[in-house]
Amino acid sequence: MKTVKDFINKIYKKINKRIKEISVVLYIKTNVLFITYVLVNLINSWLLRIVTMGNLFSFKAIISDLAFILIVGSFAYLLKPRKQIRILMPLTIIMMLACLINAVYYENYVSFASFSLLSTASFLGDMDGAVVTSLIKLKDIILIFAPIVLLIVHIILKKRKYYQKVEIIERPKKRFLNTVILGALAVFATISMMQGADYSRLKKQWNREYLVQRFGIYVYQLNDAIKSTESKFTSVFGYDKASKTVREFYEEKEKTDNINNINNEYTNIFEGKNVIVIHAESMMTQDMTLSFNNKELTPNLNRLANEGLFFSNYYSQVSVGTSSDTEFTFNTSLLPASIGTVFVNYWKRTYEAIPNLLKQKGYYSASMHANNASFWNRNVMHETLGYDKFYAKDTFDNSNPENIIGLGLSDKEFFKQATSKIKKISEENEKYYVTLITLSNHTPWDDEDKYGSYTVDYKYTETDEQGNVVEKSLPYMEGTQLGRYFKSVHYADEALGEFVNELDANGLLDNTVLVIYGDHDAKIAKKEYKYFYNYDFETGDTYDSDDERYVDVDYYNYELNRKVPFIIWTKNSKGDSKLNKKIDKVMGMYDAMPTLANMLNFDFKYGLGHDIFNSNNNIVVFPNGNWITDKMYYNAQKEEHFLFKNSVITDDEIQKNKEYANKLLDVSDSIIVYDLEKENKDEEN
Ligand code: GP9
Ligand code: MN
Repeated sequence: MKTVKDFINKIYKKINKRIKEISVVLYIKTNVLFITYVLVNLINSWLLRIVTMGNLFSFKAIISDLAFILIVGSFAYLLKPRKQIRILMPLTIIMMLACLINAVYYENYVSFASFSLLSTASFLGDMDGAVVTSLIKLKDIILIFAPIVLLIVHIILKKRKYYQKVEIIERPKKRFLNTVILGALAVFATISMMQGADYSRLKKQWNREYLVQRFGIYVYQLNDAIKSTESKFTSVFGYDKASKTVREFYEEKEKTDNINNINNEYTNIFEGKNVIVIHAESMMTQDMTLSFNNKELTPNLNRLANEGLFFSNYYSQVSVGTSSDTEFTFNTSLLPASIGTVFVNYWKRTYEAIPNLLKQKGYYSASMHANNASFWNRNVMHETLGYDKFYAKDTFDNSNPENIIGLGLSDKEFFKQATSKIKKISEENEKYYVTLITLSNHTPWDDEDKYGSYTVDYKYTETDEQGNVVEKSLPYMEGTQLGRYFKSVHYADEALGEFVNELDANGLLDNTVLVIYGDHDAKIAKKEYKYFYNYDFETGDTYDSDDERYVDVDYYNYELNRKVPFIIWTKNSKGDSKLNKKIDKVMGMYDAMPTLANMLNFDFKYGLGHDIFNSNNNIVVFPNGNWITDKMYYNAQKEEHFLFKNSVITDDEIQKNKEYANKLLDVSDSIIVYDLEKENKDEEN
């Protein structure tokens, strides 16, 4: 009997000891530093989701964050308690930096950062320091609290001789193992909550916002690091699969689109003509609809649009490569790379690009841009695209500081100097294709004193008590970021107007087609638009959100407003039934090349877009997987859509579009990564 009693007693004591050991209170008491480490990093990731996407709560992201934080932090238990800070602090700083960099990055690119962009760091060096610092907002500064709190807690614990006390009870290996097990459980929970699409999204990594929302910033960044390193080796693996995907896609496309046998009223209409393309930095279609104090914001663009072909529903399809992505998509009709940028990471490739294709038709081609030649790796990539010469900053006279706006030579001076270069080209070549990349309208638009006298305030008159008419004004957009952008836009438009006149005066418009596109939207925050649309001209305040006049700027209004102008104009367009027209069909940057191919009569095989005059049900696929048709906008990040007024669409149609969008992204990336256009060229030769 006694032995049984002893035995039970023994068991009881053992259990009791174990309970005490795993008791939450004891655990917390003896793991203050580690728990602080977990909490501050969890909170930081959560804060990041709030300041970027406004995503308040995501259980799944918290679990993924926890998995990451626990597993990497567990190694601290291999050190003595007072030395654990040596691991936990660097980890916290790294995680804080990941949050901070992404917060700043999101502000500028409405996307999350990628390791593959590290190789583009050289171009960041060219950016005005002000551009970067002006992007760090007060709200982002909160994110640096994590290492600070950890340090404070560590100092307090040290003062209270906490570490000596814990060292007696600490069983490092056990704690290490327990933490790893807990981390593994969180990994298991993450995996078990994953749906089919999540796997492919992690693999493709283009739906960045979704990934951060779903897996948190740490897992996103880890996955990105793996994918970015992988991209350096992928050319070796997966070639056959990529090649098959592309081959099958084009076999099908050739049947349905018949791209090189199009015959419509625009076929060969511009054959043999010179082409001058103007890449208008940050110019948006909305700008063309605005007036301040009865003065149009963009009178010159408006005139050209009214006289030529104006595509009013044209979208840029940029990813993190912004300007360079547009140059790529415009010239090749492919989409930007899903990881990194084509200009920086995939320049050593063969692409069917307009300059390359026109060369075969006897054209001379040149690009001009008054920034450093290496910015966006243009010096190298422009050659790949087929430009015979790139006139960069060093070929322009930048000596007069009066002529510098923002990142470099002002558009007015750039155009002036470019005109004489074009004149020379026209004398030496039978026909030419010239691209001019403007610069003045680049963020941060703070050279206000150089933009001219255009104001974005609200002027009005009032009759005073004596019956005199008094001129008054409210600041309206003056002093706001959007207002500064508008002033810069007006300047850029004025420069464009002067350029067209100069070209004409030099006889350079007589046999020339002018093509103008906005390279991407200005990426100005929603709150600026909310102020703009809700200004009360009676009081100078803004309407409250419950006011019936209040205009909300939600995700969809914002996305739909990112349209950029696309204009094809000749001196004789005005009044011509074919060339003086507004086309409202939805269209993307990747439709430019096929549309111009039909007009200029050059053949191409690759390319994802369509000749807009031969395309019904056109669809614009964005690099993040979103897409738009004439009927709806699909948000792949949230898997929701917005149906346009009076549109009807079946689930089947939506599903088909979704698959098509994924296909295009896949085909484009396969071509880019595996250099598949080269294969085709080699076969031809
Ligand atoms: C830089 C200019 C701007 O040379 O083209 O590039 P972005 O920042 O718009 O990509
Ligand atoms: Mn740009």
